Amino acid sequence: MKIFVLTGAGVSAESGLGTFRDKSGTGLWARFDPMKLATPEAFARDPAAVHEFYNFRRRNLLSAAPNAAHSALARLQRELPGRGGAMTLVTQNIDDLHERGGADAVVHMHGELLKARCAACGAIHAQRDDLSTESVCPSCGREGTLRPHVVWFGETPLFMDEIFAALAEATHFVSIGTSGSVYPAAGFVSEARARGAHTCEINLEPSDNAAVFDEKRYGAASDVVPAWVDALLSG
Ligand code: BV8
Repeated sequence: MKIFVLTGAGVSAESGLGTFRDKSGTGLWARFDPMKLATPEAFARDPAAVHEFYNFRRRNLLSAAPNAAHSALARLQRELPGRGGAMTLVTQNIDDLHERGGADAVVHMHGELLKARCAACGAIHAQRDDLSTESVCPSCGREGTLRPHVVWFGETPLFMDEIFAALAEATHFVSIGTSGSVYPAAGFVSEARARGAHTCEINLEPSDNAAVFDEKRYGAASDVVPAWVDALLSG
């Protein structure tokens, strides 16, 4: 069994991190519209506003904790090899809650909130403090060239070759906590299905591409994911 797991903002919702589209969510999203701020154009136009958006989320992340869904996925990743299986964990999320929940080799296709990248020298380094237009690159010493190491709308996602290689081999594709509205991630299920993989959606409610999935499990991730992992590992 080779499982390809794709997660989205819904897997971190119960840890207190906002999702992008449920407007009834936390106040985090009352102040910022991610669709307007997560773009290179917004950063070029008003870097201070984009830095504030990510500084707010970084501080929120540093005070958040992984939930039962994160630790259940880490358990599945740990126990599958002993049963002759394997799990690839690809996330659209820029938080580190999968890692803090015990997972390793997490593929962050949209980058990482706790890293910064220098637009001048390209260096990527850990970033836990606020970023600003006065921040200095620890590698090249230039000021004002640092940006969050995240993939904005219109930018190319990371690790795409690795992702498509894993999709080609997957016998099972499981999407967890994503609305299926952002590409290319939203197209992965069709890629896996075309190769004969069994597909399963785990979400609070049907996603935009729910019709494509063979199996659907709806409910809060911290309830549904541990139950799904228990069932899989007891089979
Ligand atoms: C690309 C990082 C080419 C930053 C993110 C016009 C111009 C330019 C591009 C486009 C265009 N039209 C379309 C595109 C493509 C565009 C796109 O898809 N746009 C959408 C809006 C139509 N995509 C891109 O630009 C991508 N790049 O296409 O480059 C290319 C293509 C292929 C190969 C090479 C090159 C780049 C997209 C990446 C953008 N960056 N994040 C940041 O985080 O600030 S995207 C960001 O939004 C997230 O990372 C995530 O991917 C997305 C949000 O999606 P979800 O994770 O699904 O979150 P959402 O809130 O939507 O849903 C949460 C779900 O959880 C809900 O269903 C909810 O019901 C559920 N839920 C809630 N609570 C719970 C729960 N489930 C379980 N339990 C709970 N408790």
